[in-house]
Amino acid sequence: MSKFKFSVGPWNVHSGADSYGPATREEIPFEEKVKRFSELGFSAVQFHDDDVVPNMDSFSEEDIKKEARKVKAVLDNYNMAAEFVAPRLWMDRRTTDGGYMSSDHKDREYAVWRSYRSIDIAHELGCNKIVLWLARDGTLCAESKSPVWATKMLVDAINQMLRYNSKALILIESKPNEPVDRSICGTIGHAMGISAATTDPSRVGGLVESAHAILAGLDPAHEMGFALALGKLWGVHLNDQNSIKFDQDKSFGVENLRQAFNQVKLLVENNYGSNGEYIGLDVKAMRTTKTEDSYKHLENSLNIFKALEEKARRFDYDFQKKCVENRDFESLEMYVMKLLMGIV
Ligand code: GLO
Ligand code: MG
Repeated sequence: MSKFKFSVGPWNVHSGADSYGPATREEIPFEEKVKRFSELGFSAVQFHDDDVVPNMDSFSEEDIKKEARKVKAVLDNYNMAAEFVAPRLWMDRRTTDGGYMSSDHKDREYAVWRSYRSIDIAHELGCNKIVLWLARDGTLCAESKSPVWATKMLVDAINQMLRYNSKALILIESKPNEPVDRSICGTIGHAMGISAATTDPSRVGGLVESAHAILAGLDPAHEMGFALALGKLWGVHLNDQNSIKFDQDKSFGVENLRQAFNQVKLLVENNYGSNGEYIGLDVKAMRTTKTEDSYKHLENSLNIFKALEEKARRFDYDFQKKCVENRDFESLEMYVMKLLMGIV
C-alpha cells in the first residue's frame, strides 16, 4: 500500500492533438474523467482556472464563483479534492507576449486579473494552492525585454496575489523553456530566489516537474531536494523525458528508472506528503494511443511509482552506510542496479 496521495490534471487525458496534427482520440467529458480518476486511486484533481470555468472571460466575477461551486459539487460526488488552481496565462490573445511580464501593461493587468480569479476559484474548490507555470513569461527574442525588468514584474505580480488573499499559497512551477525560448524561472533555485524577494516568502514555494528539471540539464531528485531542504516543495509533477528536447511528459520512470527511483526515494525519505502534499502526475498519452486506452499512461505511471516506492522502503541503508564508510561507491551503485533489476 502506498503511503502517498495522488493527483492528476484533466489535461492529462487529452485527445492527442499536437502542433503538427489534429486529435487522434475522442474528447472525454470532464465528469467522466473525474469518475475514472477516482476509480484509478487518485484523490485530488489539479486544475487550470478555465478547466473549472470554461470561457471565464464571459462571466462576471461573482458568476465565476458560482460556476466553480458546480465543479466543487462534482468533486464532492466522487470524494475528490482539488489540489491547486493554475491561471492559464498562455491561450488568450492578451497573453501572446507573456502574462506578468508582457510588454503591454494592459496585458499584464489582465494576467493579474486572471490570477485573482484563480484564487477565487481555488477558494470555492476548498484549496489554497495556486500554481504558476509561467508558460510565456520569458523571451522569444532575447532583446525584446530585460531579464531584470521581467524578474521584477514577476515579483510584483506575486506580491499583488499575496495581498489579494491572505491564505493563498503560490507555487512556482519552474521550466527553462518551451513555449518561450528563454524563461525567467528556469529552475527551482530561481523559484526560491523569487520567493525570497516577495513580501511574504512563507507563502511562496515551488513545484518541481521531473521533465522540466531534465530540460534544464538537472537531476529531478536534486531539484526536489533543494526545495525540500528549504521547506518549500509543495507540489511535484512526476513524469519522464528523453533528454533535452521538446517537453515530452512521458509516463513516470519509462526513460530513466534509476532517476525515477531516486525521486521516489527522496520523497519517501523526507516524508513528503506529511503536510497534505500530493504526488502529482503530469503525463501525456502517446499520440498513437487509442481512445479506449486513454488512461493507460496514468495507470502505468502509478504502478511504476508504487513499485519504486516499495523498493525505496526496503532500501538497505546499513549496506549503503558501509559502502559510504569504505568509499566503495562501485558496490553501492551495483546494489541499486540489482534492486532495480529485481535481483535483490
Ligand atoms: C507544462 C506544464 C503544465 C503545467 C500545468 C499546471 O509544461 O507542466 O502541464 O503543469 O499547466 O500548471
Ligand atoms: Mg507540469
